[in-house]
Amino acid sequence: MYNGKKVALITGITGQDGSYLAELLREKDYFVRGIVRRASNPNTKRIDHLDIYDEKFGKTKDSPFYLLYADLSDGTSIRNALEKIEPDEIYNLGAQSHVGISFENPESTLNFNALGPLRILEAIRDMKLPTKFYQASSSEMFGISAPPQNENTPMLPQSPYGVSKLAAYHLTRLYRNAYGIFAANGILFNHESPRRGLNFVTRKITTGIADIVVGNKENISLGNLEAKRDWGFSKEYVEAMWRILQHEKPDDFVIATRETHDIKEFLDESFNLLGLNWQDYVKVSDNYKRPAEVPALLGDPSKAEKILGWQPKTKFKDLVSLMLAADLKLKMQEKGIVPIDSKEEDAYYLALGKELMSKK
Ligand code: NAP
Ligand code: G4F
Repeated sequence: MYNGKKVALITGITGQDGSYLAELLREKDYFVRGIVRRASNPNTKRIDHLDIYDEKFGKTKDSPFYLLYADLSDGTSIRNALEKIEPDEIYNLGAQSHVGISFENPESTLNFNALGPLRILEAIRDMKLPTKFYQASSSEMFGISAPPQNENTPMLPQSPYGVSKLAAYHLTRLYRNAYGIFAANGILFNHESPRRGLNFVTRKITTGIADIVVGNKENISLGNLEAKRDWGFSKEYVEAMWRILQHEKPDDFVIATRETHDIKEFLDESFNLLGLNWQDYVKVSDNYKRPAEVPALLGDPSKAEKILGWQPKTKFKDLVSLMLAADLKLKMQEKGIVPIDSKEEDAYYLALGKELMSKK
């Protein structure tokens, strides 16, 4: 605590979840600090609206929000950050989060995703910090276990990413049990938003459709269309992360919607919104298929509902619609089809997209 304010440290603050979590914690009047790693160009696009460079306070204890350079693969930078920030809560969201790419970069994936949280937990233990620790665990850990999956389902990961997350999950439990650290896992099923990275399947589809509508391209190439996922809305899932650290004791929770759909259903739903058949626009390419696949994820969030009072509000259909509308708006703004400051309801961009496609 500093001057009566809780202080939170977010790793992965430049990512999808990190940006929504930073917004949520600032709304709750936390003092927020974020770790960013060096990039050849600044990549703070998702959080630039949050006033990250506070000229008045700089990177001091009095600043409501600031970023500092550190890297999950650099233990010294992590310790320095913890020493400076003295956080009440750490949200470890930083990771190489792309499952497909983890097959191409397995060592760095394990380094960031498994050794990264170990470095934080070791620093908390060694420096005797009273901080609470949240680990961004993943439904990818369930791998080939049959759905529905809950906290007691066996974990049989199918990718270097899944293995890295399972190691971090167990390290979090171990440091809780062995050293009494408040360390908790949120086992989150897939969650998406207009801020989702462009190379995850949902965003690849919605941004791909928007590109087709404005004439940037003619089709979308995808890999395996049979896999099923339980897709929720990132903005609501970061609320669950916060609730997990506010619970009286550290514990592990599944966060999901209880609905599963395969990639073809996502294609059906999104193309149908514009009166189109996805079969006319989607190509299947081996380039996007993985050496091993997680066939079906369907989460059972009963424990989180009962203990944390958390429930998902946005389900599949609404999620597809809000993501497609956001990408249509973005591409239409880029192309000058709507004004750059256009602020219409989602239905407007969907209707305009449908109209543009009907004229082709
Ligand atoms: P994301 O958009 O890919 O963001 C990942 C973040 O981690 C980015 O800010 C990235 O920084 C940062 N990062 C990567 N390597 C790092 C390193 N070596 N040191 C410091 N920071 C590093 O991922 P997300 O969707 O927000 O997911 C957040 C977390 O939840 C991840 O740990 C992910 O594995 C986990 N998770 C996600 C889902 C999901 O469906 N979204 C489900 C379960 C679990 P750059 O911007 O510099 O790349
Ligand atoms: O969107 P995806 O890349 O997400 P995936 O692999 O389920 O991983 C996401 O969710 C995990 C939680 O379960 C997170 F831990 C992880 O960080 C990440 O956020 O792929 C979803 C499905 C897969 O079966 C994939 O094979 O879509 C299939 N797919 C088909 N074509 C594709 C593509 N995936 C991608 N990324 N790109 C394609 O072209």
